Amino acid sequence: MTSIDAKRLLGRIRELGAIGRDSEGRLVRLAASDGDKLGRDRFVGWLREAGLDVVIDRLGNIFGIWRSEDNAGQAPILIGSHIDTVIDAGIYDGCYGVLAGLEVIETVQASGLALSRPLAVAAFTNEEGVRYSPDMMGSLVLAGGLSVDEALASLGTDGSILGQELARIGYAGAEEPGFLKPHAYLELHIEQGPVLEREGVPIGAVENLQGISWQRVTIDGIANHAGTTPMSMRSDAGYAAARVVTFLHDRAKASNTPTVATVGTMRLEPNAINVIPSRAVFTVDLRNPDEQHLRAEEAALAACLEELAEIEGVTVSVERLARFEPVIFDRRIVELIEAAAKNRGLVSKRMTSGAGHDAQMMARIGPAAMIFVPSAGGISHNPREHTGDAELVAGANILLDVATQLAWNGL
Ligand code: HGY
Ligand code: MN
Ligand code: MN
Repeated sequence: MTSIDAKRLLGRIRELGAIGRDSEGRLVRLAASDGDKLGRDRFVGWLREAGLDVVIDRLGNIFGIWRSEDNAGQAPILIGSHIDTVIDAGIYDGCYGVLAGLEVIETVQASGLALSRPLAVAAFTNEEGVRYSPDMMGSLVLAGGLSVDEALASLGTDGSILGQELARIGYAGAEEPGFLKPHAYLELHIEQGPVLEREGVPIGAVENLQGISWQRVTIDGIANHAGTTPMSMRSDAGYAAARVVTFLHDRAKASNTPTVATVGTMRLEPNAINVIPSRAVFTVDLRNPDEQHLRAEEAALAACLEELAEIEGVTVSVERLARFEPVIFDRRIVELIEAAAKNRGLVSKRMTSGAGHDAQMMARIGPAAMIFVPSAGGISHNPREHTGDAELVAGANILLDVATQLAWNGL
């Protein structure tokens, strides 16, 4: 049974993980930033060293394609994920899946296996959505969920424009997103949650992915003197924002559905110790595997904001940043993942993805599914993110087995 080159894969994960560190040593490769460029350049270097056909599309999605003479006309099996990161990220989120995809191709190349379909690996632009919304942007455009021009015109949290930044870092490609239509899509990713580790299961066969709702809320009150203004006469935007944070957290905790709610960013104006905040701008991340329940959470937030406006004498405006319905992955591929795990003597477990992934976009245009490996302590989006070497290698071998199966027999 062929297996991947563990040393090569683990070495590349660590090498890429050292690229894009800021002055405090934090891993920060936000989409289309200088750090992202450095990571992209290293990845493209590896693709070229592997002799792959490297294609960059207009949104900066990077593809490495391996065709042989007799399979060149067939739709490829595409393995993808992302190499952009959040702020102060771990080294595995996204990068593991992209580098494992390259590892699978190089392993098949070296084995001399003749496949009836090409293999391709992709690193999608702006999966994280930290600098430009929405997240999973590169794969969303490829899946036809957002126009290229709209995406390129995205305004970043730092006032930059995505298209200009991609051109600046040399990744504004020529190909139209969607130039490559995969026969099937696979994504290997760390779970970023506690389930696999807690249950001692090495492989997750991901059968669905929860719905995601991102909104930016602006609450406008009245700046006033912190010392002279009686409490009954305040329109305190900061207090109103804090009420929303508490409302969302308490409601999600008390919910009998697996709702999760996060206020991850907040800005107060004028942000002075002795001025009652005139404005609060914050983001809300709501998720639930069931579309109706997710809508109910959004409605509850809207009602909370309306009531607050009334009681606190503030005005509220809401901007939608991202909205993705829950996704069901392809059962046949999920079964291939389970069979591959069994074949290697590994236990697997069907599960839901709590995080968003490019696979949820790729599932719009063809059969797609994901493989998870455990996250130590369930921690992710944190430099303490960790997965053991043996678990990383096991996941990559399952990816190898499923990708070659699909490339041989198709679906
Ligand atoms: O937000 C997410 O779930 C993903 O990390 N972009
Ligand atoms: Mn990810
Ligand atoms: Mn992430």
